[in-house]
Amino acid sequence: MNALIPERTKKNSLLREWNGPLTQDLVLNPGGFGLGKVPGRLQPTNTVDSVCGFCATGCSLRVHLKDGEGVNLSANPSYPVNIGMACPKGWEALRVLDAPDRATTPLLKDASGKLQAVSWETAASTFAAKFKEIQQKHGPDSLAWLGTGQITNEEFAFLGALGKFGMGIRHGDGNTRQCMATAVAAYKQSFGFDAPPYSYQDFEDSDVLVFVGANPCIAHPIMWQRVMRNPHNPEIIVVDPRRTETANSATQHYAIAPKSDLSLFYGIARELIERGQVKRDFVEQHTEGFEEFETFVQDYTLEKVSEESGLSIAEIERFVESIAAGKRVSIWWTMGVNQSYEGVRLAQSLINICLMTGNIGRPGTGANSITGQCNAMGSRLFSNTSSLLGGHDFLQDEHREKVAGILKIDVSKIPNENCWAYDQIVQGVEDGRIKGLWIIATNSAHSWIGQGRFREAVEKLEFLVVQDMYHSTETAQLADLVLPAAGWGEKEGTFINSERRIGRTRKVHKAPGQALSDFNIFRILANYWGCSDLFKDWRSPESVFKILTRITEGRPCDISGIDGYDLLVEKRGIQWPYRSEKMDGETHRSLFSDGVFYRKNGRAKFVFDHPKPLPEPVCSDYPYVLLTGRGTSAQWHTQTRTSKSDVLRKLYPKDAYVEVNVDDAKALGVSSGDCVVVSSRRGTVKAKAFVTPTVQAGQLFMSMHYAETNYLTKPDFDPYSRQPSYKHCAVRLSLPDSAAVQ
Ligand SMILES: Nc1nc2c(c(=O)[nH]1)N[C@H]1C(S)=C(S)[C@@H](COP(=O)(O)OP(=O)(O)OC[C@H]3O[C@@H](n4cnc5c(=O)[nH]c(N)nc54)[C@H](O)[C@@H]3O)O[C@H]1N2
Ligand SMILES: Nc1nc2c(c(=O)[nH]1)N[C@H]1C(S)=C(S)[C@@H](COP(=O)(O)OP(=O)(O)OC[C@H]3O[C@@H](n4cnc5c(=O)[nH]c(N)nc54)[C@H](O)[C@@H]3O)O[C@H]1N2
Ligand code: SF4
Ligand SMILES: [Mo]
Repeated sequence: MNALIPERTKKNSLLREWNGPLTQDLVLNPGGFGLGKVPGRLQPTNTVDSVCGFCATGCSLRVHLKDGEGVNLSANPSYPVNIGMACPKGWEALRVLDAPDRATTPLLKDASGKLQAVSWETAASTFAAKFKEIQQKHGPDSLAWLGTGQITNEEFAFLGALGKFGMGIRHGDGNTRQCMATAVAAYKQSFGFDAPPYSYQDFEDSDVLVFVGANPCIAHPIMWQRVMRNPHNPEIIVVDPRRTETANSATQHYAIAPKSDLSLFYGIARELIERGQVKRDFVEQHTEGFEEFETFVQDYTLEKVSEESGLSIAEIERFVESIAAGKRVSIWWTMGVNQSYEGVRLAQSLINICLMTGNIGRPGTGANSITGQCNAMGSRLFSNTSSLLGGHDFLQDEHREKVAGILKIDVSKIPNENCWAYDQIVQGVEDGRIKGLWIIATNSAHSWIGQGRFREAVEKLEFLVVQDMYHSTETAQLADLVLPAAGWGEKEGTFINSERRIGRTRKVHKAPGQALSDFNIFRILANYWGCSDLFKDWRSPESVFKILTRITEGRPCDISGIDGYDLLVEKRGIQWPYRSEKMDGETHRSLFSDGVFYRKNGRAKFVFDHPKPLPEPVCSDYPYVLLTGRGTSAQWHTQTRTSKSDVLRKLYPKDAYVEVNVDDAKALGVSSGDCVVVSSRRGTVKAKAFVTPTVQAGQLFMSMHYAETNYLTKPDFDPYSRQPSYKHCAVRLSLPDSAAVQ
């Protein structure tokens, strides 16, 4: 045991660093001027530019400092992403840091089951002792971690390398499985690499924009502002069962039957073929599998598709005509596509339409998956979970050897197999195979699908570690050990936004009490585990960033041309790939302008399959379809952060609510504000009714920001991406204390 405890001097120097003042380079910050860096001289300044830590838009916020502490902020006018705009969450980003429920010391469960404050020394040595004991007793499958899309690239890499190479934890995944896994799998199969091809300039260059299962007015408000700047009087088409804020602002809205999209887009492909809209040259030179696809879609006649989607033939024809008339058509999708039991094929049905009509690789075009969290893209490239660090493959010897060489570690430390996905990890916990679980920057006991089952499973764990900013989260409350983490604004590092732009996020606030950045938590755990030798060169976030840029060399996400953080500031963020100065002068870059994709033969592939039956169709007992998603632009996920701002709290409903169609409400005798009961086969919850024409009859909508919602959802998964199908299950609606069902 003693061998695990680092020498006193080493530890003391680490502690000094953790608890030390804000870094000097923050106060004397060349980046604070955004554009105006004077080479070779540090300029005193009282502002610093930092990429926002909520959504994947990646707005730059200009933080105003007093005595080195951020006291206020404004939206950066000179950043090519947000051009002086920010949404309520961004404006309030500093406010949520000072909250009474911030975790300020490590907490360890005592014999009576109560969490008690302990020192970092006790916390880290307990972590190492418990996890090692479990590993020795139950073997390599008995430990796992669940990470996030909200820590920095440098932290992702540290967690992934520490977990897999240092601690020998076989299974690690993240909340990005709930979010982006479908897009990743779809792009990999179709393009040969997980490569969202667009830049935000495409929002302004398109003449037809199609949004499928996406509500950017609420979820990506500043991207929506970019759409509003489009000077081409574009056709804006929204495909969503609900008449969302985005649908209301669109020129066409198709209120499709939930989960009928796949059939619709095959039908649209068929019609485009019928109307001679295929760009044969592009298809022949740059794609593979079109002939089979052409034959395949013949079944999807207008009549069939109309019946399945609930849209009239005239509506579908108008949709097709709009795509056919567009010169620069872009298709954008988010969770209404990804979070489905057949999300990968659906995403590919959108990719197929762009490929066959040549709407890719030109300004204003593209099959474009919008990312969710501030660094979901970073997790895709650097978390070392479903792919090996830096866009590599665990299954390829040469990839493992390359990464081992750069990290100066023995290649045998790098697994040669893929690990379990989130749902398989939860299943492992349920089966008793996984005994120790480490949850970092995600609130699984609220956000994971099918909460009843999840919570029962977690009870079986021998040791649960939760690393979070707040001790009050649903998940932290279940923990045996809580590690207090610094949050956005309290640490240095980089994020990658939705258009592949790497930007810098800055320390502008001192973390409370003994809370440490995740980066430093990983360092201390490496020390106590006894594997800090592997991380000798991982001294600071920037030193790790430089290692990561070298690892990406030669991959599609190659950023080996970025020599450090200064360049990111100077160029106002850099989109991957970035290999050489030849790209200088550009602020926006989309992919595939040469028509060359990342598959071995350089061609994109048409991938398709017939739609599958609904996992849980409505029936007389459960007659409503439950849709779930984002509620307001002022709420973030499980609300651990956004509920801490007085301003934001005024902008959203306090209690869980369920949106009910006007006719259904009338039939049930329910008015807005009434308490109602929503039940599925998995759980029963109470919510306030909100009667609205924006949901269709027979459908209900609940927002994910309230813990109630996931007691109802049903754990179904896409077979290729293993992403949960959050947006469909059968429920019933009743009045409280009424035995009668609807
Ligand atoms: N304010 C705010 N912004 C956020 C977040 C937040 O929590 N709050 N979270 C961020 C994250 S991580 C993500 S992933 C994104 C999510 O961003 P979005 O995906 O845009 O948001 P959602 O509301 O989850 O889902 C979008 C829409 O899918 C629709 N939908 C449901 N089922 C179907 C279907 O079968 N077909 C079609 N076509 N549509 C369907 C829903 O009605 C919903 O309007 O937002 C990001 N931005
Ligand atoms: N029904 C339903 N459920 C859904 C969805 C849906 O549409 N419908 N959407 C899914 C999607 S797309 C997503 S992305 C997930 C999101 O689900 P979660 O990831 O569970 O949501 P968050 O509230 O963002 O949780 C992040 C946690 O990390 C903590 N945290 C924040 N910053 C840091 C940091 O820097 N370090 C550390 N250590 N902790 C930090 C926060 O306090 C919070 O507890 O929810 C999914 N769940
Ligand atoms: S749109 Fe997203 S990145 Fe921009 S300020 Fe709002 S939450 Fe932050
Ligand atoms: Mo997400």
